[in-house]
Amino acid sequence: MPRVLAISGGVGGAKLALGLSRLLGPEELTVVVNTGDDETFHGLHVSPDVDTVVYALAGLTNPDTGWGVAGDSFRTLDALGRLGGETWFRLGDLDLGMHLRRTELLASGCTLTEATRAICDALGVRHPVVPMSDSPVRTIAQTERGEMAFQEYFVRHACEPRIAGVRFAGADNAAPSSAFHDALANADAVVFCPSNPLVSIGPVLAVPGVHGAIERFAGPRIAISPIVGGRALKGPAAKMMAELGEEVSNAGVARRYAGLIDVLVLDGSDAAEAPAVEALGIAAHVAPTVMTTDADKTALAREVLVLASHPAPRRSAR
Ligand code: FO1
Repeated sequence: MPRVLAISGGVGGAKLALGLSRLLGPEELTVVVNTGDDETFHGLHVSPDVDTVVYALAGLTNPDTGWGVAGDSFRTLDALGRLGGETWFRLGDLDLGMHLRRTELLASGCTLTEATRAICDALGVRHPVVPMSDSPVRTIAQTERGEMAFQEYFVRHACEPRIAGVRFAGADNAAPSSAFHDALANADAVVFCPSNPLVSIGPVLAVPGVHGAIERFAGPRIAISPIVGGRALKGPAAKMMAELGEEVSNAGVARRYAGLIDVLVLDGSDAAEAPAVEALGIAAHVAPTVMTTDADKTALAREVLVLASHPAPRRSAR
């Protein structure tokens, strides 16, 4: 099997990561995760996308939300609210254990990579889940109401303010985590999970050296489109693309990944968009991309692995 480097954001990416983990061994799959969404809440370091992937691989995900822990409760947050604390970011009682442990490990001198590894070991997650960087990078939404940290935009304001752009504070001074660096050097294929290209994959690509390394990557580079039928499968990707004046379509996604991918996987319902993608010099592969069940996740992972094993020829735009 090819050694795969999967780049993931939260919920959508975690679904494909789970599918890939069912077909690849821990030496064959590294999941590199966006940390631009990280935030400090109540003094705790919360790393939502890392946790979403970890919980998925540990079989703990809340099936209703795709993030957080199945069966969680919010008694601590309720108590915090009664004491005048902020409760708009819903940290569950069980989930709080994760943030307490991570914060404790970081305070003891661990890097985010080491803290994540310790947590994965404790939860029996054998596939490496790797933060994109051990340096802080924070996604900032530049909105009509001013700049706001990503979770404030995403959760507190429910993505309502119009955005004019996003920036990744700290990215210029960050470096890829060494596990990310090694995985890039050793992988046979790079897979962009069906995550938001702007705010989930964007921060990963903003880490110095990553964009260039993927541009030069010799093996197959595959992205799964998060846009189906002109809408995002989850989250604000479509709204953000539209507000930034980008085409909300598979071709729009392909344009975002220009120079970085050889193949874009689009859903069967969007097969008619394949020629527009191919006109950009990117091969279009049509397959079911909507992952509802675990069988859907494994089936999409299987499609991806076929592509990862048979390099697409490099093409140039027509
Ligand atoms: N998403 C929400 O929409 N509302 C929440 O209150 C919320 C809390 C939360 C707590 C822990 C965690 O790991 C994720 C959480 N998320 C919540 C999801 C998170 O905001 C997003 O999934 C990502 O940051 C975007 O990928």
